[in-house]
Amino acid sequence: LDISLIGVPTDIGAGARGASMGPEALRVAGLAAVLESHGLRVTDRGNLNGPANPWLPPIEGYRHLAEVAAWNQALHTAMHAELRQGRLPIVLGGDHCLGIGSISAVARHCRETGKKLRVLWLDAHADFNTASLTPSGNIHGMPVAVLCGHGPEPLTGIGGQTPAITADVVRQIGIRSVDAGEKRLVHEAGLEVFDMRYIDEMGMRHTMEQALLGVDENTHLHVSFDVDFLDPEIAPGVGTTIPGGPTYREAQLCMEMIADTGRLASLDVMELNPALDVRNRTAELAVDLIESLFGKSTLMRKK
Ligand code: DIR
Ligand code: MN
Ligand code: MN
Ligand code: MN
Repeated sequence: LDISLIGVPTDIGAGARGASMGPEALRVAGLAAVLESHGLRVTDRGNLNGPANPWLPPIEGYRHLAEVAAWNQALHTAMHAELRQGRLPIVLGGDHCLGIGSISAVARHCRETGKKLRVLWLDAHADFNTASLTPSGNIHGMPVAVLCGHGPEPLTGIGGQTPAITADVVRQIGIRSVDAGEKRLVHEAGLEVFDMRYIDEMGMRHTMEQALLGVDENTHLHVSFDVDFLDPEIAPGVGTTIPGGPTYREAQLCMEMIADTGRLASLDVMELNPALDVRNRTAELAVDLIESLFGKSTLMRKK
């Protein structure tokens, strides 16, 4: 398996500065070496380039729309090129607005190859805001809505088909912070959400079984991992900590069950904010979980 790391050093869509340092923190935490220790071939493509963060207030409901579009267009192009070469791209974010460029590329690749797409969105937030619903104007709170066609043309048009995806390919896991208007749109769109209440009551095992239902040998499985998915007690290095997230063991099981499908074909690691971290421990935890996603297990297992 050939993996490509794509660094996207920007915090253009976030409400706090610092996610721009995420790619380097993941490298420092040893991501490439850990993957290579499992026999994976890893090529680090380095970092993409894009506009600086002007740190301006929202205009008509969006902060930094033009800059967000530029970064996502660049990521779309880079991601699609990797997929076309049959490689497994890992996006090192960067804030979660980059899910637009990443997943639009995956969706386009699936259309071109006849694959069925499944997106697992691991996050404390639904990221389903629009210009009229957002409390902040921060576009990292909007990528799922944009991908489903709710948003401004410079973003919904990335990848040449609007909407890039339909809501039925998405499964959201770990959700525990949704804004009032956003909640209505999530229901209207029919997004399948496994929130923390569901995980509390049913357990992570049952949750992942449900979220992975229908994944088969023709499925391209994309994981969009917002690091704020994790409980802030174990993962403080993110811009918007929300208490009550998955524990270390729950998160491990989540990753292991994804690995067991053998269908993981692309990955985003988003919202890691080294400026808010403690001695890089959140980056190290992210690397540990990514290791499980690629098949680390406690015991030897027959494949
Ligand atoms: C909030 C926070 N729902 C917003 N969103 C996110 O501003 O839209 N924080 N995604 O990470
Ligand atoms: Mn997010
Ligand atoms: Mn989040
Ligand atoms: Mn609960």
